Amino acid sequence: MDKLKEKFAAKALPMAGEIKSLIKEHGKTVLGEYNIEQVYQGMHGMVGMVTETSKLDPEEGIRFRGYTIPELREALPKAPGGTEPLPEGIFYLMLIGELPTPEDVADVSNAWARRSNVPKHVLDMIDALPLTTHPMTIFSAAVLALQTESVFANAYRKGISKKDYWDPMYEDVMNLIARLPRVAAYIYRRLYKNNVHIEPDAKLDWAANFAHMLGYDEFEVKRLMRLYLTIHADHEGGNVSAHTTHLVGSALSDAYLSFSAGMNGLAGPLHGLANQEVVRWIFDLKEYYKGVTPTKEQIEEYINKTLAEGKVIPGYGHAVLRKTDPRYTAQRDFALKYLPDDENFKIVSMLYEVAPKVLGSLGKVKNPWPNVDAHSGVLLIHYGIVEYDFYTVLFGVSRSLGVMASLLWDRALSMPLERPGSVTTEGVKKMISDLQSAKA
Ligand code: CMX
Repeated sequence: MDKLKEKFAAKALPMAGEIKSLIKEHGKTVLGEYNIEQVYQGMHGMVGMVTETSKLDPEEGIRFRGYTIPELREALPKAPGGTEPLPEGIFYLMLIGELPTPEDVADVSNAWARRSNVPKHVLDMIDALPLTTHPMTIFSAAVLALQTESVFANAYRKGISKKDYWDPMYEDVMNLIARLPRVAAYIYRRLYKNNVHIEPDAKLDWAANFAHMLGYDEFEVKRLMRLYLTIHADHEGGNVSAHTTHLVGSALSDAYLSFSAGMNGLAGPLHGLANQEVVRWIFDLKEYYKGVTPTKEQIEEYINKTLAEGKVIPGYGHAVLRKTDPRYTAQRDFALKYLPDDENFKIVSMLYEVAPKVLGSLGKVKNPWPNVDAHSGVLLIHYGIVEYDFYTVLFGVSRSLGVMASLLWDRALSMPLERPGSVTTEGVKKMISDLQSAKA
């Protein structure tokens, strides 16, 4: 058995009992109130689920098990000679709730290398799709094709006690995460590199091996990939990809079915696809000004043009955050250190000076500050990964760490089928008039 599996069982299983008692003793304690606006407008701010892996504060940003991104860039183990955390470490932290040692991280790395084989039928399925298919569609379909390998689905079919669900789920979660870099790299090489594929190198860590299979063996790309895959991993439970994975998993759908569903949500332009849209927007901006680096005034003019066309400025705004996203700041730090003179980085920096002012002046945008997606693309372009339609797949590979850790916790804590209630507008109107009559 993996050491990680033993540690997880020791942590999570006693907590299931604690939660049962907590619900028994305090189940009727009121946590909050909600209003009609929230019911109609995306349930923003309504607390409706438990997520152990991370917590998002509107002002401060994300904390993974209590640690901020700057703290984790210091504290998580790194590759020999590396400066950025290994994503294996953030997965360990989210799953176990404690900072890992370098040995813990090496164990996770080795477990993923051992579990990373992708069956041929999945690669054949990828090959069967038209080259014009969006990479996120191929990615989600490939994850579904991997479902043939689900240990949980197989155990459930044979008959398994509820109390043991977490065990095959652990196997699925680890196998799925282990396989994703190979699946994603296969999609990339097929679409953009003449279908010439690169075999994995089991000696490399998860992120470095991913960069290697994509075709980028430079240490700079491996360094960026480790940061990228760490900071995109989780953003508490209510974002579309995490919530969808959790919701689908609540029907006891296995890890593959749940993750594929989550990825379909990540593929939306208001969520993960925004990283692709940001780069498209910047390229359109440059083309509009005839390929010359635009000035701040021109950027402002182009923002106003985008808004006048009834479109959003991609990479800006957030449903929860009310300040600059610390994931943006981490990438800005990286750029200032390693690519300060990059032309696209300069545009992103000018946009940071101009866009919040313009969006703020509209009076309706609750958060005029940049989110994670405003920055990620220009870093990738700098190192030659220019195929921006692929960027959301990179986000998805990283997001697997958070949503899969959460799904495993869901099974260990026996989280039930999720089934919120709904109202009709007729019902809402009746409630309002009943309240008004009661007051009169
Ligand atoms: N550009 C233009 N208008 C924006 C805007 C932006 N970047 N962000 C918000 N607004 C508008 C909304 O469209 C809405 O307009 P209407 O009232 O006319 O419908 C109004 O401001 C209020 O919206 P909000 O409450 O501030 O924002 P929401 O919580 O509804 O939406 C988000 C959040 C992210 C969808 C929105 O800010 C947006 O569309 N941003 C651009 C897309 C983006 O970057 N998405 C990635 C988010 C991070 C991620 O999940 O990866």
